[in-house]
Amino acid sequence: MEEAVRPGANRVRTGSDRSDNGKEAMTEKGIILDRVENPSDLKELERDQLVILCREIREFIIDVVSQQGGHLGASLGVVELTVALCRILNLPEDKVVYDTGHQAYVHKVLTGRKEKLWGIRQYGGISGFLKRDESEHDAFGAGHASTAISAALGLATARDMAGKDSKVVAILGDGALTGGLAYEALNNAGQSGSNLLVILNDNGMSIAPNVGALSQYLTNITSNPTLMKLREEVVSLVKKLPAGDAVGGLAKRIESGIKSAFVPSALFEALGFTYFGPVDGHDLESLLDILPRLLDRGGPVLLHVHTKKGKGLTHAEEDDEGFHGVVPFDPQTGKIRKQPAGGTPGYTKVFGQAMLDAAEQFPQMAAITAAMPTGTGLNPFKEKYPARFFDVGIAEAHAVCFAAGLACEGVRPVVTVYSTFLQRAYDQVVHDVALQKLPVIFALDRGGLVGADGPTHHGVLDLSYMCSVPDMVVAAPKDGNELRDMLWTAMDHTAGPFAFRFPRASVPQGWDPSRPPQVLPIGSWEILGEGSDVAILAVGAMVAEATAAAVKLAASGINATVVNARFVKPLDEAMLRDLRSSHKLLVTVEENSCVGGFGAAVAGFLESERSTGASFLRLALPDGFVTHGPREQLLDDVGLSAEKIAARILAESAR
Ligand SMILES: Cc1ncc(C[n+]2csc(CCOP(=O)(O)OP(=O)(O)O)c2C)c(N)n1
Repeated sequence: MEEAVRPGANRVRTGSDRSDNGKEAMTEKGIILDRVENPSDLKELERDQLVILCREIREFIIDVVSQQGGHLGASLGVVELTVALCRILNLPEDKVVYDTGHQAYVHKVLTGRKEKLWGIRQYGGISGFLKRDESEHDAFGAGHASTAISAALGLATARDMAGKDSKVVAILGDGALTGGLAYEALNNAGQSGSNLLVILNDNGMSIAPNVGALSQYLTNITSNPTLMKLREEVVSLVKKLPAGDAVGGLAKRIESGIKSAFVPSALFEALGFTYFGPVDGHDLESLLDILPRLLDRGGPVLLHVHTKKGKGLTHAEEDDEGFHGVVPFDPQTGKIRKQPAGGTPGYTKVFGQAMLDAAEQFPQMAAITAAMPTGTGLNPFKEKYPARFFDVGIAEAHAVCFAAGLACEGVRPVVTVYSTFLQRAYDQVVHDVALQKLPVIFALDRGGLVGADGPTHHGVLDLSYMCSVPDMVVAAPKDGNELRDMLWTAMDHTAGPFAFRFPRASVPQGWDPSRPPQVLPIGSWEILGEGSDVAILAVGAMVAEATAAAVKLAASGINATVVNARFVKPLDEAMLRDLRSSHKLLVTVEENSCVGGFGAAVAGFLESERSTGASFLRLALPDGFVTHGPREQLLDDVGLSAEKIAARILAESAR
């Protein structure tokens, strides 16, 4: 391993360099970085200055992320690659499509957003991912994995249709290559013959260590000493070729002469790509020599680069999973700066513990994750029940269909996935699970607004898309105790699929891990406080907000009944009828789109009953994308904080 930057030894900025509004003072040591505003500035630099620039970018990103938090390891791994591409290509006419976008901090720094990096992921600041409306250099928006090759092929094809000859490059990680979409794109791109460079950034890691046969295949390519020696020789030969010879005789002869020896590249070659690599993705000199030749080669080309996630920060190199995404930390020690105040645990942790306990009681239970064992709280399960734990890679659609197969044979799979990522498996939920009435359980973490990750990651459509699936039970617990109840209830329900969602938040007070879990009657709601004027029907995390809103309403002379509408499908129709006839106003509150979720279901019910009783108010998220920022701030913005809920009910009551 090369020497890592000693954090703080050559600092570019410190927190005290910045004024209160986040705008920092002039840099002290970012000599080269200060001269770079746009990619074209890199063309003015000497090669040795580019090497210094790489170091300064690392220092800057470490400085920013150690103070603000964010995704770190992946960006540190692509510094040389990004610098080389910005230097060689003519951006933004040429296009670089980064997969997922969490590794694009370097790209942001080099494309006019250096100062704005201090506000990354913060309310009003730039996004932590890629957005076309943030910069003309963001060729394609991202946040979810495995889209880069498809998008790049679209850009390349549009270029061909317009008769242009610009370059298009896609960069994706070995983790993203576990997603089926990437293969569909490779298959299509290989056949199209379009000029397209795909760079496979292989660091052996997804968020957790990468999984699957293809990951093993890539490792074999890299760890075979004979092949590596041969490749090193080829790389150095290619570097010595005159630039114009990239498609000419000597290069072609070298390439075809050794092709048969490059057995591991057969997969990509068979898909119609010219494979080149693996090369050291931190060797800037080599990248600067090789990339122009590959870009000029014509047709679909795949460059396999080998990089180290977290490169340049010792702690991040040693703990690449821990430093994938971080909260503010001390770069000297690698320790997080502020320990979270001792409160209740997060829903994810409570869920992980519930899975452990349930596994003991239900031997048929299995857990499935799509590359998120830590993020979904399943690591303790994985440790204790390795034979019942399946990490299928970034492959949500496969995860669901695989679960359906398991369920056919009596296994009780729990597909544990972030709400936003299940969006790509909708057809599997419908066609493979629900249509066959298979008792697959969907545990949807990050249901609702997730905060700093923003619109690509908000889980705000799940109630809508899950409620639209026939025979699906859709639920949301109000707290940690009920989360356990939901898992037991789901295990008890064998007639068909069952989904429950929970937020990215701490569980409310009252969490009692020793309380025995209960099986809840499907479709039953719970009255938490009885009033007579308004009935507030709240789902999941909104129950706490509704309860607080009821207190505020009481101060204004309005008595509210608060209902824990823990089942969104089926509805508690009997209770709904009672509430309608005993209250003047019914209010639904959900952290989900106003289109097709809980409020829509209640409205549909009232309409079907030709209700002439209480008037009705639906509080939900707008039919639009919500920005990034602290969850509490966003909830207030969209009118779902306790204050705003109370105010909106007051206004409605006054009408
Ligand atoms: C569809 C989808 N599922 C899960 C994720 C969560 N996720 C973000 S980055 C990542 C790992 C990506 O690994 P890789 O592509 O190898 O990039 P690296 O971070 O190693 O550079 C995962 C699983 C996601 N963004 N999109």
